[in-house]
Amino acid sequence: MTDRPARPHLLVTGGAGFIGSAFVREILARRDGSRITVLDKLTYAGNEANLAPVRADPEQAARLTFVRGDIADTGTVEPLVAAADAIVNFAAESHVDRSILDPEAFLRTGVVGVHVLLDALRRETDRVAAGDRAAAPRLVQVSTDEVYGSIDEGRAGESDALAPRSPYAAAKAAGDLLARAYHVTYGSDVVITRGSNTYGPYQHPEKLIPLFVTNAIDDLPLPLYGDGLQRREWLAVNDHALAVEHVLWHGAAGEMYNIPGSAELPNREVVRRLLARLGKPWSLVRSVEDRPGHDRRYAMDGAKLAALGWRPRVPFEAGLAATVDWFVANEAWWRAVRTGAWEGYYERMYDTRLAASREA
Ligand code: NAD
Ligand code: TDX
Repeated sequence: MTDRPARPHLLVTGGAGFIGSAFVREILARRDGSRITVLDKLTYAGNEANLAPVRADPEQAARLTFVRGDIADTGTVEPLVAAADAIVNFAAESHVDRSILDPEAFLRTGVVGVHVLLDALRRETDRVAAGDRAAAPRLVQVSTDEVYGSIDEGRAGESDALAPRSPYAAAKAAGDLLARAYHVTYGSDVVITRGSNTYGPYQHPEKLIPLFVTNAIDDLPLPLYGDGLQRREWLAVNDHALAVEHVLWHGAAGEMYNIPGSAELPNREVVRRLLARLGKPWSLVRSVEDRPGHDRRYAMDGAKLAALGWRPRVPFEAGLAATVDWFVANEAWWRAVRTGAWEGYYERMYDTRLAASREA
């Protein structure tokens, strides 16, 4: 637990991305006086349009400050951490396929960036010891189920060994280990969340659900990796954001909390359901060459977070329907994202695969 100031000032890194922006929109829409500073590098995945609902509302906009910058840049990070009551780190390179094509940015943000944030936090802890500040801020490190590796049977618990299998997952695991080490060594107030596969509005179309929904709207082929029987647990983005906030105020320092999804499904079933919602045929689906080292299944035990009083609110059926409908209603948002550098990425990822694809 950490004391929640009446009107907290949060530093949200990666707040222009998919989950970070949902967190920002959710908190500011409550109009409880909370203030948020977003620090975001605006990589290809960061998008200020994700914060448009906040900007369109003068009362909310007045409580948001946006800083474009890198969490690996000490000069940018230190004053922002010094001014915050708490920090929530969503910033990361987040796409497994891109980490296979080009891992370096994953390490820079996931390892060096997390280290810079933790060092700034350590300075604030030292200031408290020196009597320069009343309470040190807490940092929530937002992590992922992928750090446990592929789980053939059962469910991963927070004390299980880490066994990441992609450069993305390895960088995230390194961030978790650093955060934990700063807590043990310097007494920094750090908590870690490990969320499962998240879906919802404003998700970048490189990920399974938005890629397949937007391709299907345009009657383009849907590239299903391998046999499509890989299993994921699906978590609605607002549930993920609220779970992170719950851990921020109620979690115990130095602890890790799994955030499982509300449904475990094979990819084929997710695709069948999204096509049904769109009224599009299965014949769009093509079986393509698999992702190298593709994790077969993720599954986590959520008892520790449930004991802290958190429950997911959105059943997958309702969440998926709302997400599909959002993409149908917000073509301008995703068509703008699927331009420019997107085209080169798509070609590199899918052209050869689709040319050799089979019926799924
Ligand atoms: P995203 O790719 O949509 O957003 C990441 C954001 O971080 C972007 O706005 C990007 O511009 C910013 N960013 C990247 N590098 C940065 C840097 N060096 N400095 C500052 N900003 C930087 O990702 P997401 O899906 O919203 O994921 C957010 C976090 O949640 C990540 O840490 C990810 O590992 C974790 N996570 C995601 C999922 C999921 O299914 N999407 C599941 C579990 C955990
Ligand atoms: O074109 C595709 N075809 C396909 O079959 C894509 C993009 C994905 N897939 C499969 C791979 C996975 O089994 O769909 C599943 C989901 O893939 P992604 O959306 O890329 O997510 P995943 O690799 O499972 O990782 C996600 O969940 C954990 C997020 O991207 C991570 O940021 C998070 O940590």
